[in-house]
Amino acid sequence: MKEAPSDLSKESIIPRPVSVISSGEYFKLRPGTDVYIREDSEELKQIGQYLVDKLKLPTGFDVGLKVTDTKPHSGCFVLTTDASKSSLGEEGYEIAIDKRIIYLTAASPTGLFRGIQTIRQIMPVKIESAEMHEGPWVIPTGTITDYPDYSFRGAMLDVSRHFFGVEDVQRFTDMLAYYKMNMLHLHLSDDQGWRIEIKTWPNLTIHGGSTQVGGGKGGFYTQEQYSDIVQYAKERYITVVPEIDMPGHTNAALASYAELNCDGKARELYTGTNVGFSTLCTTSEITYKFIDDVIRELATLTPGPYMHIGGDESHVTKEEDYIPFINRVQDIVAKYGKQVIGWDEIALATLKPNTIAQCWANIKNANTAVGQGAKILMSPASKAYLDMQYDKSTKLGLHWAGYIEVDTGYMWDPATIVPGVGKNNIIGIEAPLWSETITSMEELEYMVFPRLPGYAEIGWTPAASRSWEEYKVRLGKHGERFKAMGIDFYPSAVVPWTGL
Ligand code: TNX
Repeated sequence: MKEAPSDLSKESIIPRPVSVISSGEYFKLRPGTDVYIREDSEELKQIGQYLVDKLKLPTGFDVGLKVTDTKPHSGCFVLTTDASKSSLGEEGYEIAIDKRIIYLTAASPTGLFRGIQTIRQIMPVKIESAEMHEGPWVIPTGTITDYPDYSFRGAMLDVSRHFFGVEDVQRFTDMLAYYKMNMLHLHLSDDQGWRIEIKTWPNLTIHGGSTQVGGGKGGFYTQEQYSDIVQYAKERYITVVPEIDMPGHTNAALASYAELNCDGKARELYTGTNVGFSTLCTTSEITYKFIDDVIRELATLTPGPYMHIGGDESHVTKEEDYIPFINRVQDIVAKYGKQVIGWDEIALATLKPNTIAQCWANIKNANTAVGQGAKILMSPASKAYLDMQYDKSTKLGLHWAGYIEVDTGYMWDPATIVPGVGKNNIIGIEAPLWSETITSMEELEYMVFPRLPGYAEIGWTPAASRSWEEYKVRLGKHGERFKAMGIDFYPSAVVPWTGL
């Protein structure tokens, strides 16, 4: 065990920071440690308390939160927002560690929160334990300056094919936060289940939420539960992006309300895994009344700027119906003050200037979207899909887009995936987890880890500063951290795990 690490630049921080300079000594956390905040605001108190809570249990120290301008005593953390640090951007931060004190400074509270994740990662692994441990609690001294390359760095969870409850989603949110991701995309509706309560259309969840793939009991979030998820994410500076997939992937809605079908007949609930067989009736007015109600209620519950409208794999919607449908839905979303994201197929329609196309399969669609001035969210299935199997022996997952070993998932650059779609066309990256084969949190973790940290790094660290050979060593050291957090990860043979 390392008694006194003294080279900050050798710490395994993921995503890799912009700059780490070691000063060759070490800081030691002691029983009297406190977290100081310089401003008496609820937000700063919440961030300070988050750090206090992370430290308290594993160290057993009675860590306090102090709102004060006084000189900190030795062994403390000092958290400061400083508007003059605006060059760090909204999410950037600086950490200066000397033998006595750890100073965390950022232009905004978001940056402080991101910086706390770095502090967690340079603390001994046992800081992530749910039990109390003996010290020493030492950190090497030096300075870290850090900010992200892309502004949108996220993951998607499909809660429709298999339902995941509030606590599972919160645990997933904590995983994103640890790697400085800032977007949580929830795929809330699909053929197999409608998962968000809509008060004006109650049967969507009563009937449409009552099952899932394989015929299990499914489930849904009440509006209150959804708000709890949104709030939990917000406290971690993560924006929830809700998705209502349409006009395809709508069997659960079509089973709940007969009038949404062109033939006026309700469909049977569906518990298989086929795609592309369902469509809303795009030529009937009641469909748009339905969408207006759903988007209005969801927009009210969602403080973030985005509303994802799906739009993928609408194989049974005629193109001449699909295009006016997407155009009209974009207007509805705009009416409720939100910005549209849709899967790349929406590029067939006339995109609004601020609409974002999520590139998952069709390169031509990405070019068409960019040709209309739209921005691209990069989620190429063959690189970024968390439901793709690692290799032929993986029991969970699918492989229609190929196998994605941990190195394959890491070694790509969003700005060179689609010829003609460069960095200035791209807002960021997202790694989706589709859940046709994923039934529990253990299974989720096995597919998500250890790939998620790689996607977080692709979004945060410039391509020129990344290499698999260097990254795999840092990732190998995170295995112990996954273990301390109780994460069931895939112990890939391409990663040099240490301490397991
Ligand atoms: C394609 S990706 C889909 C999903 C499936 C996924 C399985 C996308 C926009 N549509 O409906 O769940 O493949 O990998």
